[in-house]
Amino acid sequence: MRQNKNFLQMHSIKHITVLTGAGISQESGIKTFRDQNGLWENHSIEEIACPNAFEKDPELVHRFYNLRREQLNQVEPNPAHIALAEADKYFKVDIITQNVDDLHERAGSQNVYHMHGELRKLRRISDGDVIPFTAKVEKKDYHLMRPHIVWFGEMVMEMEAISSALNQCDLYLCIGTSNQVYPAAGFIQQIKQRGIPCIELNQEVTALSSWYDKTLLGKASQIVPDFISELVSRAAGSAKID
Ligand code: BV8
Repeated sequence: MRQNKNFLQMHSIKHITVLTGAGISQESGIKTFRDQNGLWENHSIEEIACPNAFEKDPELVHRFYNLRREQLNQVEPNPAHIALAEADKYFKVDIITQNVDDLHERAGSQNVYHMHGELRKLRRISDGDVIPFTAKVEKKDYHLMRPHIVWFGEMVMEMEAISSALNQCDLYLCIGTSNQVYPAAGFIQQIKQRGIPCIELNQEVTALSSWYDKTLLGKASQIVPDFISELVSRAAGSAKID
């Protein structure tokens, strides 16, 4: 971690924008997409998380999301989510998440933008109305409601707030994503043009690691709290930066 202190000391950090993916929720017990070959009942995620799949077999797609919604009641935020929520006390923190779980909110983070939607919301197909929803969608509603989720080929959400979070931050963190899904993976290209520090925190190197100033390798529940506490002690001016 030593070299991080030197690396970050040239920058005064007031506003952090964080991109998170399934890896930040993995230690809470939520499966990632591409670690265990990203299959569900022998379907690839791309096969299920798309409008055609819903049109063809709404029951299969509702079953997939019913299961994941139910799982939310058995999981808790882990130290990585909690550390990011703590950081709210010292910095402006914008969290852009690809995840559809609610663990960032339950950890206490204030500014969370779900660019791929939210498990705990449903959308009425007739008028697009979005309603909070935590139960199982019943058969009678399979054709009336859809998960409030962005499927492949659909426009992502919250892009206005996301663009300002990317344009105004002075540190960009990317945590727990394989950087394979766009436009999220491509945010780094926009950030690099601004010349601010960008750090990837992940258990393995990813397709875009070469774009980052630094990749910190490890489990999110360890490396994220360590990194945030280092930033906080620097901000509090108590870190002895050698
Ligand atoms: C759009 C909702 C246009 C579903 C999801 C060809 C090239 C480039 C792009 C494309 C292309 N063909 C099509 C596209 C576009 C497409 C895309 O990017 N496809 C990819 C697969 C090639 N993108 C889209 O379709 C997007 N929309 O482009 O719209 C448009 C424009 C105008 C008008 C109309 C349309 C929509 C994409 C959203 C799809 N929906 N999710 C659901 O969740 O049920 S994507 C899905 O993948 C999830 O959201 C997930 O979050 C996301 C990314 O996955 P990751 O989060 O990165 O998870 P993954 O398992 O891959 O990786 C986890 C990482 O964590 C790993 O690196 C692992 O090592 C690490 N890890 C694991 N455990 C830990 C850990 N690290 C630390 N600690 C640990 N404990």
